[in-house]
Amino acid sequence: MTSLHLDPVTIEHHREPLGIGEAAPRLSWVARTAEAGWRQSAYELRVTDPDGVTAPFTTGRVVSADQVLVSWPAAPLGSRERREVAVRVWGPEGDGPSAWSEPTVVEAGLLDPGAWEAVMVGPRLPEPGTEGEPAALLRGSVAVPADIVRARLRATAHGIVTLHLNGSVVGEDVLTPGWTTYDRRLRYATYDVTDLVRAGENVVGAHLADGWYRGYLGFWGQRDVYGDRTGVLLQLEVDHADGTRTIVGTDETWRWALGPVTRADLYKGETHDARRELAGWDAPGFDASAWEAVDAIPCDLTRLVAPTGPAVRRTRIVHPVEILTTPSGATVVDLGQNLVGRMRLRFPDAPAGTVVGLRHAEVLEHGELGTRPLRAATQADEIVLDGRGPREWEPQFTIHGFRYVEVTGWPGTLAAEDLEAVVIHTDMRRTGTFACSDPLLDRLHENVVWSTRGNFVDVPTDCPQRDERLGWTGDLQVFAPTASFLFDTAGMLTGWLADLAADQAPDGNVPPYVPFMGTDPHMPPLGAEAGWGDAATLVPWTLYERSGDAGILAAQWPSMTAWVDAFAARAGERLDFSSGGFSFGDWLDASAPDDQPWKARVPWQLVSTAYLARSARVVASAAEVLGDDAAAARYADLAERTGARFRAEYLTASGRAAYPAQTAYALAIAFDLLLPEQREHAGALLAEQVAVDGFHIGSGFLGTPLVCDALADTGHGATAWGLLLQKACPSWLYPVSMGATTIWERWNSMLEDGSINPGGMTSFNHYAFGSVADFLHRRVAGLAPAAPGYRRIRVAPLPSRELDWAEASHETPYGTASVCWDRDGSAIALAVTVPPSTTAEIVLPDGSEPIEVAAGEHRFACVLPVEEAAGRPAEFVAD
Ligand code: RAM
Repeated sequence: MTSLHLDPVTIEHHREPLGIGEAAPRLSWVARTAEAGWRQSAYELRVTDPDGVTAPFTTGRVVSADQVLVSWPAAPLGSRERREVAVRVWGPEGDGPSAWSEPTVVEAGLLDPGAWEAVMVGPRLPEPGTEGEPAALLRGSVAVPADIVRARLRATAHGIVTLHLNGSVVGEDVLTPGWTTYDRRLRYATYDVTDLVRAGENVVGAHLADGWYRGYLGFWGQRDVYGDRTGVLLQLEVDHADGTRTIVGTDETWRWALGPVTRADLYKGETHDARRELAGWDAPGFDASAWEAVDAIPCDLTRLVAPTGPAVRRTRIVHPVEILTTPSGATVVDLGQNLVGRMRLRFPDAPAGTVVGLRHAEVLEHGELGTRPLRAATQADEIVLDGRGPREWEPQFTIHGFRYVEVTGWPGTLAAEDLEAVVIHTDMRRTGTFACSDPLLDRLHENVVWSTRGNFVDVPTDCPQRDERLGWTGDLQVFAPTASFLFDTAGMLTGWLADLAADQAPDGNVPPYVPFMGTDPHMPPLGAEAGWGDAATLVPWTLYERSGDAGILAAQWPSMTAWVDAFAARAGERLDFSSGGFSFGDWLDASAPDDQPWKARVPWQLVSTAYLARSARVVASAAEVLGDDAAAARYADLAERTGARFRAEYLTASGRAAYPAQTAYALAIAFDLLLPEQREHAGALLAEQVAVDGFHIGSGFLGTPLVCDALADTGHGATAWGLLLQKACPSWLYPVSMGATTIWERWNSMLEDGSINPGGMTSFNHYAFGSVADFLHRRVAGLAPAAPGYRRIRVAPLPSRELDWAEASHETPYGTASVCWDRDGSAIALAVTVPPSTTAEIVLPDGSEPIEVAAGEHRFACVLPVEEAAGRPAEFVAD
């Protein structure tokens, strides 16, 4: 087994398994080998104590093919306990063992609230203003005895905090501790601070701002959503060579003062007055006698949870492409990319009191900064310089969605080297790629990737710029498959699903966004919302399919069933939602008036019936996975009855939709609501409908993600291509042809004449309509999971005459899978990489019988059938 390499064992869905919340974390490993047909036949796990206190443990040779999320084999971890984990494996003929993997160190956090000795403390801030409150500096001085072996700093906050220790910033996370359903789940972070701590006096500092806890949140001007007092809870834990441990945390000896950040708000921006900086405030030797005593802040420690996924971090730098002077004479920096993060500036020497201002926007309108779509989120930063020479500055408690930055008050002439954008999001591992020969489709895909980055900032949000930025459940529901291909989302979304469950109403209803912050007084009363509430069932199912983690289904089971029960209750006895009311329905249908996004081509009851059937079916499948036969039967029956109701209410016997619209057919086909004899006809009618619609989008948030699949699955791939390649509005490529670098909320967020859509709800960074990328991955390139965790892969590419090649790759739980097709005339060459321990079903586009293959590199060739070879359908007018 010399050609086999084992990656280090991974722990649950953690990128860095330090301070984890699982006492018995599950283990996964990837074997890398080019050996054809390789699959694991057995493994051995070794769990050792790096400190040598506990005896080593090994499973011995376990005859098993399992290598994804394998149960923790040793004694459960206690709080702060560390282990080293390694694995070795045997191949298909029992050959082996391989060499051991490099060990992974896993360390538990505080698994019991009683392990916290700190108390939360907070400043007494001045009365709130309107553009954000000052951030506070808090400091505590602690004595640490000598012979330090290791040190950990654990922290959380009511607000957001930057941590300091002995003059250094701790870790690389930003916006700590992120946003959770704070009143039930408050996340804490753990940092290795062994290199920063020292024997003797240590100073721990916390720079604390309002963040989601106390700042502006939501679209009706709310603030203080979780409370009006910010606070920080942190604990320094130092292990000594003699086995003793020093634990010191925030307590009433801490002191606080206002510092240089005179205003900090996620939506509104930040002001930094450099003249107010307090050099050395976070290190020993600073005189804090004039600082005020902190107050103890009530904090229920039973809410504390460890992270399940990566933290929010700075992930890349984007440099300006141009510095413009607008018609009105303003200086505007163009970054060439709509992104989420903030600017970092490098100032020359300038007189004290020089004020430099930044305003951020996603687009220019008639050459000037287009800030109207931001509504109340002013996204304005400011620094007041202190005259003490050149310096660098980046705000730390705010985040903006922008491509353009207007700069005022710059001392001298602004040059591109003076500033750069810092991109910020949840630091998920990138797992998926797609590329093809069509530059516009490529750019569409790149726009989807950027909208994922911009909207996965701890919470999966609808948009990152205006006064909203909420975890709208429907948006993620449709986008989760795409996001989970592009990035390893399982850790982050497991946490978000726990928030969803925590936020569920006692009757099982799911709020329209999570974390939920109450009902907007301006919105019509919402009942169980089709497509939005279904995030409770469909997101766990997507994560199960993509990551192979059945534990997510087990954890979400009460939430999933409660949602379907609540949804069925709204449907009523007849399962037809006849009690009425309002629902988002097929939101933002291309034909809906700008100010009435719910006015779709199909009634919301149709959408609701289809979604109820789909969710009930998924819950029945989840019950099967979890071995609950009674629940499986109950929900399968609900799915059947709801499907029958859908057919009775919304279809003719032949499969023609009562409301002829792309969404009606797409839901029926994609959710498998048709009788076998209706399916072919419905597929043909969908293709006809798309042609009638001029190969334009004719659907909204819920229908759009399904249309291409419904066409391809009923043999109308060429029509799907017609939709995909359409450039006139509404279409996926219209924004691209208008220069978009992210996915827009509306098909026409920017009108053809360069003016911004007049609707009060217009975002240029909204991933929902980007969910078509899942089709690009699964069908255009042809790389889809056929069994949970891609243990089996389905390769069914859909080549087109319009493209010369397409390729996709995905880092599956078993290793890298890839598909690449090349077209030469009508001849298609296909190259497929099937990861070790998996199999694949290859469905060639020539309609021949599927081919089964095992792990390894495979090549196939075929000739396109006549329909595809003919290229676009006759009616297709792309330009
Ligand atoms: C708006 C946004 C969001 C959507 C809700 C219903 O706030 O378009 O994406 O989910 O409406």
